[in-house]
Amino acid sequence: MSIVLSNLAAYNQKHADPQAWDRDEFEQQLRAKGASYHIHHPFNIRMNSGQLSKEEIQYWVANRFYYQINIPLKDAAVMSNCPDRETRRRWILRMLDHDGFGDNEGGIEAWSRLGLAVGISREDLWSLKLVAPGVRFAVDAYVNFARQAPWQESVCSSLTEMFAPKIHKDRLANWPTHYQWIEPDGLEYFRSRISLAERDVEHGLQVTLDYFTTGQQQARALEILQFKLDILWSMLDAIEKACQVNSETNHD
Ligand code: AHQ
Repeated sequence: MSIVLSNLAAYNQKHADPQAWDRDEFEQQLRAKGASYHIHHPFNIRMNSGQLSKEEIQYWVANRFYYQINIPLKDAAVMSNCPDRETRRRWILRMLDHDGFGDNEGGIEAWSRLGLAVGISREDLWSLKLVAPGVRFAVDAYVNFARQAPWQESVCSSLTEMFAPKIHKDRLANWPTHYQWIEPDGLEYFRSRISLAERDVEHGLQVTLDYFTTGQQQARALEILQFKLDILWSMLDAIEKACQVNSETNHD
Protein backbone atom coordinates (compact mmCIF):
# COMPACT_ATOMS: atom_id res chain seq x y z
CA MET A 1 0.00 0.00 0.00
CA SER A 2 2.89 2.38 0.88
CA ILE A 3 4.39 1.79 -2.62
CA VAL A 4 1.13 2.88 -4.21
CA LEU A 5 0.86 5.98 -2.01
CA SER A 6 4.49 7.00 -2.68
CA ASN A 7 3.98 6.54 -6.43
CA LEU A 8 0.78 8.58 -6.21
CA ALA A 9 2.64 11.32 -4.30
CA ALA A 10 5.41 11.34 -6.93
CA TYR A 11 2.81 11.47 -9.70
CA ASN A 12 0.97 14.34 -8.00
CA GLN A 13 4.22 16.23 -7.33
CA LYS A 14 5.26 15.93 -10.98
CA HIS A 15 1.85 16.92 -12.29
CA ALA A 16 1.04 19.45 -9.58
CA ASP A 17 3.88 21.73 -10.74
CA PRO A 18 5.15 21.03 -14.27
CA GLN A 19 8.64 22.28 -15.16
CA ALA A 20 8.54 26.12 -15.11
CA TRP A 21 9.42 27.98 -18.30
CA ASP A 22 12.38 30.37 -18.28
CA ARG A 23 11.55 34.10 -18.66
CA ASP A 24 11.86 34.21 -22.44
CA GLU A 25 9.73 31.11 -22.97
CA PHE A 26 7.15 32.33 -20.46
CA GLU A 27 6.93 35.65 -22.31
CA GLN A 28 6.52 33.80 -25.60
CA GLN A 29 3.73 31.71 -24.09
CA LEU A 30 1.99 34.91 -22.96
CA ARG A 31 2.40 36.51 -26.40
CA ALA A 32 1.08 33.37 -28.10
CA LYS A 33 -2.27 34.15 -26.42
CA GLY A 34 -2.57 36.94 -28.99
CA ALA A 35 -4.29 34.37 -31.19
CA SER A 36 -7.42 34.95 -29.03
CA TYR A 37 -7.17 38.76 -29.10
CA HIS A 38 -10.28 40.66 -30.23
CA ILE A 39 -8.37 41.93 -33.26
CA HIS A 40 -9.44 38.59 -34.75
CA HIS A 41 -13.12 39.00 -33.83
CA PRO A 42 -15.45 39.09 -36.89
CA PHE A 43 -16.81 42.49 -35.80
CA ASN A 44 -13.30 43.97 -35.68
CA ILE A 45 -12.42 42.39 -39.04
CA ARG A 46 -15.54 43.94 -40.57
CA MET A 47 -14.62 47.28 -38.91
CA ASN A 48 -11.14 47.31 -40.43
CA SER A 49 -12.39 46.38 -43.89
CA GLY A 50 -14.94 49.19 -43.97
CA GLN A 51 -18.00 46.95 -43.70
CA LEU A 52 -19.56 48.56 -40.63
CA SER A 53 -22.51 50.91 -40.93
CA LYS A 54 -22.51 54.33 -39.27
CA GLU A 55 -24.88 52.94 -36.63
CA GLU A 56 -22.51 50.02 -35.89
CA ILE A 57 -19.53 52.36 -35.49
CA GLN A 58 -21.60 54.61 -33.21
CA TYR A 59 -22.73 51.62 -31.15
CA TRP A 60 -19.15 50.36 -30.80
CA VAL A 61 -17.94 53.80 -29.65
CA ALA A 62 -20.80 54.14 -27.14
CA ASN A 63 -20.22 50.65 -25.72
CA ARG A 64 -16.43 50.87 -25.57
CA PHE A 65 -16.91 54.14 -23.65
CA TYR A 66 -18.14 52.05 -20.72
CA TYR A 67 -14.85 50.11 -20.82
CA GLN A 68 -12.80 53.32 -20.99
CA ILE A 69 -14.48 55.04 -18.00
CA ASN A 70 -14.00 51.87 -15.94
CA ILE A 71 -10.26 51.52 -16.62
CA PRO A 72 -9.37 54.13 -13.93
CA LEU A 73 -11.65 52.33 -11.45
CA LYS A 74 -9.87 49.06 -12.30
CA ASP A 75 -6.49 50.72 -11.91
CA ALA A 76 -7.54 52.31 -8.61
CA ALA A 77 -8.49 48.81 -7.40
CA VAL A 78 -5.01 47.56 -8.35
CA MET A 79 -3.46 50.51 -6.46
CA SER A 80 -5.60 49.84 -3.38
CA ASN A 81 -4.36 46.23 -3.28
CA CYS A 82 -0.71 47.08 -3.88
CA PRO A 83 1.55 47.78 -0.86
CA ASP A 84 4.61 48.48 -3.03
CA ARG A 85 5.27 52.20 -3.43
CA GLU A 86 7.50 51.88 -6.50
CA THR A 87 4.75 49.94 -8.31
CA ARG A 88 2.13 52.52 -7.29
CA ARG A 89 4.32 55.41 -8.51
CA ARG A 90 4.23 53.82 -11.98
CA TRP A 91 0.69 52.45 -11.90
CA ILE A 92 -0.89 55.82 -11.03
CA LEU A 93 0.20 57.09 -14.48
CA ARG A 94 -2.43 54.81 -16.02
CA MET A 95 -5.21 56.54 -14.06
CA LEU A 96 -3.90 59.99 -14.97
CA ASP A 97 -3.69 58.99 -18.64
CA HIS A 98 -7.44 58.32 -18.63
CA ASP A 99 -8.74 60.87 -16.14
CA GLY A 100 -6.35 63.57 -17.27
CA PHE A 101 -4.18 65.91 -15.20
CA GLY A 102 -3.33 69.62 -15.49
CA ASP A 103 -3.75 70.64 -19.14
CA ASN A 104 -3.84 67.00 -20.26
CA GLU A 105 -7.55 66.30 -20.88
CA GLY A 106 -7.02 62.53 -20.63
CA GLY A 107 -8.25 59.52 -22.60
CA ILE A 108 -11.85 59.60 -21.36
CA GLU A 109 -12.21 63.14 -22.70
CA ALA A 110 -10.52 62.08 -25.95
CA TRP A 111 -13.03 59.23 -26.24
CA SER A 112 -15.84 61.76 -25.70
CA ARG A 113 -14.45 63.62 -28.70
CA LEU A 114 -14.43 60.35 -30.65
CA GLY A 115 -18.11 60.12 -29.77
CA LEU A 116 -18.75 63.59 -31.20
CA ALA A 117 -16.69 62.70 -34.30
CA VAL A 118 -18.95 59.72 -35.05
CA GLY A 119 -22.13 61.67 -34.29
CA ILE A 120 -22.90 60.80 -30.66
CA SER A 121 -23.68 63.73 -28.36
CA ARG A 122 -21.84 63.98 -25.04
CA GLU A 123 -25.22 63.63 -23.31
CA ASP A 124 -26.04 60.36 -25.09
CA LEU A 125 -22.50 58.99 -24.60
CA TRP A 126 -22.33 59.79 -20.89
CA SER A 127 -25.90 58.59 -20.29
CA LEU A 128 -24.63 55.02 -20.99
CA LYS A 129 -28.10 54.27 -22.36
CA LEU A 130 -26.54 52.57 -25.41
CA VAL A 131 -24.40 50.15 -23.36
CA ALA A 132 -25.42 46.52 -23.99
CA PRO A 133 -25.99 44.29 -20.92
CA GLY A 134 -23.24 41.93 -22.05
CA VAL A 135 -20.76 44.79 -22.30
CA ARG A 136 -21.68 46.09 -18.85
CA PHE A 137 -21.38 42.55 -17.47
CA ALA A 138 -17.94 41.94 -19.03
CA VAL A 139 -16.51 45.30 -17.94
CA ASP A 140 -17.88 44.93 -14.41
CA ALA A 141 -16.29 41.45 -14.26
CA TYR A 142 -12.92 43.04 -15.07
CA VAL A 143 -13.26 45.74 -12.39
CA ASN A 144 -14.46 43.23 -9.80
CA PHE A 145 -11.57 40.89 -10.65
CA ALA A 146 -9.11 43.74 -9.98
CA ARG A 147 -10.84 44.50 -6.67
CA GLN A 148 -10.60 40.90 -5.44
CA ALA A 149 -7.47 39.38 -7.01
CA PRO A 150 -3.89 39.82 -5.78
CA TRP A 151 -2.54 42.99 -7.44
CA GLN A 152 0.04 40.97 -9.43
CA GLU A 153 -2.82 38.97 -11.01
CA SER A 154 -4.56 42.20 -12.02
CA VAL A 155 -1.30 43.43 -13.54
CA CYS A 156 -1.11 40.20 -15.54
CA SER A 157 -4.68 40.71 -16.81
CA SER A 158 -3.71 44.09 -18.28
CA LEU A 159 -1.23 42.37 -20.62
CA THR A 160 -3.82 42.09 -23.38
CA GLU A 161 -2.32 45.49 -24.22
CA MET A 162 0.70 43.61 -25.59
CA PHE A 163 -1.50 43.30 -28.68
CA ALA A 164 -3.13 46.74 -28.55
CA PRO A 165 -0.68 48.87 -30.58
CA LYS A 166 -1.55 46.90 -33.74
CA ILE A 167 -5.29 47.33 -33.24
CA HIS A 168 -4.90 51.09 -32.77
CA LYS A 169 -2.62 51.35 -35.82
CA ASP A 170 -5.21 49.42 -37.88
CA ARG A 171 -7.90 51.96 -36.98
CA LEU A 172 -5.65 54.90 -37.80
CA ALA A 173 -4.79 53.29 -41.16
CA ASN A 174 -8.30 52.15 -42.14
CA TRP A 175 -10.89 54.54 -40.71
CA PRO A 176 -9.87 57.64 -42.74
CA THR A 177 -10.27 55.56 -45.93
CA HIS A 178 -13.36 53.50 -45.08
CA TYR A 179 -15.25 55.96 -42.86
CA GLN A 180 -14.61 59.36 -44.40
CA TRP A 181 -17.70 60.71 -42.61
CA ILE A 182 -15.80 60.51 -39.27
CA GLU A 183 -14.05 63.72 -38.19
CA PRO A 184 -10.27 62.81 -38.30
CA ASP A 185 -9.44 64.57 -35.02
CA GLY A 186 -11.75 62.07 -33.32
CA LEU A 187 -9.06 59.43 -33.84
CA GLU A 188 -6.66 61.16 -31.44
CA TYR A 189 -7.35 58.61 -28.70
CA PHE A 190 -6.01 55.75 -30.86
CA ARG A 191 -2.93 57.82 -31.77
CA SER A 192 -2.23 58.68 -28.11
CA ARG A 193 -2.69 55.11 -26.89
CA ILE A 194 0.07 53.44 -28.95
CA SER A 195 3.05 54.77 -26.94
CA LEU A 196 1.13 54.60 -23.65
CA ALA A 197 0.28 50.93 -24.24
CA GLU A 198 3.94 50.16 -25.00
CA ARG A 199 5.00 51.91 -21.76
CA ASP A 200 2.38 50.08 -19.71
CA VAL A 201 3.20 46.68 -21.18
CA GLU A 202 6.91 47.10 -20.36
CA HIS A 203 5.98 47.54 -16.67
CA GLY A 204 3.20 44.93 -16.65
CA LEU A 205 5.39 42.31 -18.27
CA GLN A 206 8.26 42.91 -15.81
CA VAL A 207 5.89 42.45 -12.84
CA THR A 208 4.36 39.33 -14.41
CA LEU A 209 7.64 37.63 -15.35
CA ASP A 210 9.03 38.39 -11.86
CA TYR A 211 6.00 37.16 -9.91
CA PHE A 212 4.76 34.06 -11.78
CA THR A 213 7.83 31.78 -11.53
CA THR A 214 6.68 28.20 -10.84
CA GLY A 215 5.00 26.03 -13.45
CA GLN A 216 1.70 26.25 -11.58
CA GLN A 217 1.92 30.05 -11.26
CA GLN A 218 2.75 30.42 -14.95
CA ALA A 219 -0.25 28.25 -15.86
CA ARG A 220 -2.35 30.58 -13.64
CA ALA A 221 -0.97 33.61 -15.50
CA LEU A 222 -2.09 32.15 -18.82
CA GLU A 223 -5.55 31.50 -17.33
CA ILE A 224 -5.76 35.13 -16.16
CA LEU A 225 -4.73 36.45 -19.56
CA GLN A 226 -7.32 34.21 -21.24
CA PHE A 227 -9.97 35.55 -18.82
CA LYS A 228 -9.21 39.12 -19.94
CA LEU A 229 -9.06 38.10 -23.62
CA ASP A 230 -12.51 36.56 -23.14
CA ILE A 231 -13.74 39.84 -21.63
CA LEU A 232 -12.68 41.78 -24.72
CA TRP A 233 -14.03 39.10 -27.06
CA SER A 234 -17.41 38.87 -25.31
CA MET A 235 -17.76 42.67 -25.44
CA LEU A 236 -17.63 42.48 -29.23
CA ASP A 237 -20.03 39.50 -29.18
CA ALA A 238 -22.54 41.62 -27.24
CA ILE A 239 -22.02 44.68 -29.46
CA GLU A 240 -22.36 42.61 -32.64
CA LYS A 241 -25.55 40.94 -31.38
CA ALA A 242 -27.12 44.23 -30.32
CA CYS A 243 -26.34 45.74 -33.72
CA GLN A 244 -28.02 42.77 -35.44
CA VAL A 245 -31.15 43.15 -33.27
CA ASN A 246 -31.23 46.92 -33.85
CA SER A 247 -30.88 46.41 -37.60
CA GLU A 248 -33.68 43.80 -37.72
CA THR A 249 -35.96 45.99 -35.59
CA ASN A 250 -35.36 49.03 -37.80
CA HIS A 251 -36.11 47.00 -40.96
CA ASP A 252 -39.37 45.44 -39.64
O1 AHQ B 1 -7.67 51.95 -24.67
C1 AHQ B 1 -7.32 50.84 -23.97
C2 AHQ B 1 -6.80 50.94 -22.70
O2 AHQ B 1 -6.62 52.15 -22.14
C3 AHQ B 1 -6.48 49.78 -22.01
C4 AHQ B 1 -5.95 49.62 -20.63
C5 AHQ B 1 -5.56 48.16 -20.61
C6 AHQ B 1 -5.92 47.47 -19.32
O3 AHQ B 1 -5.53 47.99 -18.25
O4 AHQ B 1 -6.55 46.39 -19.38
N1 AHQ B 1 -6.24 47.57 -21.74
C7 AHQ B 1 -6.65 48.53 -22.59
C8 AHQ B 1 -7.16 48.41 -23.87
C9 AHQ B 1 -7.51 49.59 -24.57
N2 AHQ B 1 -8.01 49.60 -25.84
C10 AHQ B 1 -8.51 48.33 -26.37
C11 AHQ B 1 -8.84 48.52 -27.86
O5 AHQ B 1 -9.10 47.52 -28.53
O6 AHQ B 1 -8.88 49.68 -28.27
C12 AHQ B 1 -7.55 47.23 -26.07
C13 AHQ B 1 -7.47 47.08 -24.53
C14 AHQ B 1 -6.57 45.93 -24.20
O7 AHQ B 1 -5.90 45.39 -25.10
O8 AHQ B 1 -6.60 45.47 -23.04
